[in-house]
Amino acid sequence: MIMRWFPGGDDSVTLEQIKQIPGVTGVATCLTDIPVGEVWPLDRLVALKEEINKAGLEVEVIESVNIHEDIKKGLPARDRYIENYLRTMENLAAIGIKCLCYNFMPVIDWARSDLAAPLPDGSTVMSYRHEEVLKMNPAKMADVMFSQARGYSLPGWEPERLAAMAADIEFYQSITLEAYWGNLKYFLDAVIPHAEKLGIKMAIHPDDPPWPLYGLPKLITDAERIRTLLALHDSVYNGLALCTGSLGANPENDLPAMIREFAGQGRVHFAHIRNVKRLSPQDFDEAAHPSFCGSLDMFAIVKAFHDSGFDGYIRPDHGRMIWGEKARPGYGLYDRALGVTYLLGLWEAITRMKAGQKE
Ligand code: DNO
Repeated sequence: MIMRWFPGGDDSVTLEQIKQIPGVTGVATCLTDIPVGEVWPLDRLVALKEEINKAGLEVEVIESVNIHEDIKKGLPARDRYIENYLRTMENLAAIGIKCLCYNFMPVIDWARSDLAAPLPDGSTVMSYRHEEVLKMNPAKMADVMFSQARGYSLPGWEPERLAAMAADIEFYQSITLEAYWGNLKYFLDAVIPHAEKLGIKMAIHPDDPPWPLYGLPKLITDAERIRTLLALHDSVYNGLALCTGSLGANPENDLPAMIREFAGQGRVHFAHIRNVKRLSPQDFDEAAHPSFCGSLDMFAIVKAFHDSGFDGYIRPDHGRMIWGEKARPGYGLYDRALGVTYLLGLWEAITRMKAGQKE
């Protein structure tokens, strides 16, 4: 069980606080200040690892090394950026990284219409209203998101990408889904053999939300597409960061079945487990982790991981903002810590029930 943590003063949550959450043994982290496409320097990574280890925590997961837009677009410059990606992977392996989370979402990573939507109990959540998102252009959405980010960086919304946003969106209008799959395959064919050599499991994050937006090609949205992804390069190192909140926004996605299938094949390396409250097929609020707070059956989800013999990394995902906490939206301490305890409680109960059945 790990928690996401941002270094360099870019997080309101400290490693010491994370260490005090029962059952958390490490963090998933990243260097947010390295521009997308550049090599992550080894000395920075060594210092990062030392800082985390000193707090009594492990660092075996990076979330994320983002992919330069030229790779996603399939431009000639991609080869240079892929080379840089391979060099970064070598430096990550040198500090003992075992799992690398990334995404292949064009232009925009996760999208929300509100990062602090109030709930009746006074807490706030991140929410998504499809019509509102369509009414905004992405630049407007970026404005809304940054104005609600409390000065923290927003993962996947690197400022240097924003300037090119409108032109990038225009570019993708003429890219077919097949061509976009081809660009992912080109990347995987270069990266996966290297990942095998270095012992780093690659874990792609699903598209969030899992449906098309602004005419952009979306790949990782449902079971069929995930099968396509896994077949693009058939190696266990080509795997998933299975995010229940992202995939669960689409009511058609049967999460326990997907977990059984893909974790059962050893292709899930990282689990982001959170609940989501669906308000319509394309509108949702994020929710506290317990099943009764949202639309997902968290017991069935955790049981599917358990039954599949899942031994990868788990983290709670976005939490609500509660108890007056002022933190990066989705990444406060309190609600995620409640999430950890709930998920570990489910895991313990399932383990002990199974042990009891055997006796
Ligand atoms: C948002 C996160 C994403 C995720 C990336 C993985 O809070 O879930 O930014 O880390 O898509 O590359």
